[in-house]
Amino acid sequence: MNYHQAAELLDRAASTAQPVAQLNHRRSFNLEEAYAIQSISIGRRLARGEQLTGMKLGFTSKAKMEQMGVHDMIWGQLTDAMTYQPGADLRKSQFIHPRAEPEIAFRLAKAIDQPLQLETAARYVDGLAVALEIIDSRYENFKFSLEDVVADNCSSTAYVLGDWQPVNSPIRDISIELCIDEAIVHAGNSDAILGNPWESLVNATRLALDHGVVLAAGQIILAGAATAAVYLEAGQKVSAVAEGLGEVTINVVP
Ligand code: OOG
Ligand code: MG
Repeated sequence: MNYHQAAELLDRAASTAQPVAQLNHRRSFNLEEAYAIQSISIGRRLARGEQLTGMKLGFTSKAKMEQMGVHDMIWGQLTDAMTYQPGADLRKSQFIHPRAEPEIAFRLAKAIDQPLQLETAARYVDGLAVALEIIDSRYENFKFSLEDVVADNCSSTAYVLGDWQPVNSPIRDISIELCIDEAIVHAGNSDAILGNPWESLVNATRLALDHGVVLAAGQIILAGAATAAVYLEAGQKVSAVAEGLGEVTINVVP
């Protein structure tokens, strides 16, 4: 199977909501090849008219790495087709086995033209928000190797952003919670994200520059979950809550 066939397989799995066997069960491939497959599958989305809206990092916290059994930071790309409005319905039948996780989002004030430094990264940002990311691995049983999940655009499928808050809002050492029907099911601390969630932005911009991914003003970066993710069931009201940033909710429907 070549890169194009792999990208097509994953793309079709997403659009038909039918899982596929892990790619690395068919043949072994390395991380560079995995990003090549990811890039082709993003290209297929863009060819259908989707627009890039930003980038996400994954496995930036121990909680996520342990849950999924992988140990390296990964990145994927986001498009407008993945955007949901706060309070919207998320139709579970359009996904394979969707899971939700609470995140922090950065909105870029300007295009990224150089690697950011931790001390001055905030100059490139004009808003911070709580976010709910919905991930949906295209692989059977939500099981994958690091290369598999990278090829699958890091399980990206949907995200919802809370209201934008000022850039000087504290996001270090704040609590981040995932709630289902108002009950907290996972709670974490923002510093679980690479020791400081701003590190996530710094890393995302470095990775984008290294790989020729253009990050434009207005685009968003998802920092990666501080807690494990939970499977969604129809009928649930799912919220992400971040101390000082507010909360954002979606409703899962059949
Ligand atoms: C991969 C995506 C990881 C995060 O925030 O760590 C991720 C997965 O868990 O399926 O989005
Ligand atoms: Mg995530």
